[in-house]
Amino acid sequence: MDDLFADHDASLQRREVLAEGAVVLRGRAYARVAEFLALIDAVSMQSPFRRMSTPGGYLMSVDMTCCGRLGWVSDESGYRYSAADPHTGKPWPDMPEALRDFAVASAADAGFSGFRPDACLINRYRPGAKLSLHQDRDEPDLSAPIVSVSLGLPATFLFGGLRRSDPQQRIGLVSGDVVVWGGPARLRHHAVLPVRDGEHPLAGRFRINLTFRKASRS
Ligand code: MD3
Ligand code: FE
Repeated sequence: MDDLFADHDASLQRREVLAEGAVVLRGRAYARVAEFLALIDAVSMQSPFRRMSTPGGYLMSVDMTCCGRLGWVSDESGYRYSAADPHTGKPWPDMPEALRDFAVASAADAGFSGFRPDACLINRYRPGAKLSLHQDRDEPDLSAPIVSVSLGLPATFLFGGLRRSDPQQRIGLVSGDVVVWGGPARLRHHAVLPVRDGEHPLAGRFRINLTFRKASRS
């Protein structure tokens, strides 16, 4: 018997509202994971994944690169967006149109029409890599949402509140899940728990997360 709508069918798309301004679009990228991973490979051949240091002097456990007109940079002197990749001294690779179009359509699905992302941060997690509790507040225009696309190994995401000490919801994110964060959710704290070891058929022993942002004022 065909079981087209079983909940184990990862290609099913469902919408989950986490809070005002925060929507999970389950499986929205599921059919495009291989395509997106290939585009990320091409980006990383121009601007390789690297571990950045925090202003506090720690080395982040996540490997990062970027594409788009602006990329996010962290070093001893702070966090900022930069048009040049400090590793290559050259502009960041262009944001592939297929990725940009997907992010714009996802934002529109979640109620944020007219999203114009100019930066895509690419976080690559090996087993054990994590992201500590933080806010994303380096973007000058907080009226624009952030679109996140999860690829490869699963992760547990913690979604907190406006204050660091606010209680957190745990959200499981798997390959192909898309989350749009905007409006009153835009400055909420969040974290990613250490990624568990595993093997993903398309991504191997990695989780990759894309975040599309508007990093300039205009
Ligand atoms: C909630 N990345 O790059 S994306 C980041 O999975 C980052 O790599 C995580 O947090 C990752 O800054 C999580 C989800 C996310 C992004 C932005 C948010 C959640 C957010 C902004 C406000 C609230
Ligand atoms: Fe973040």
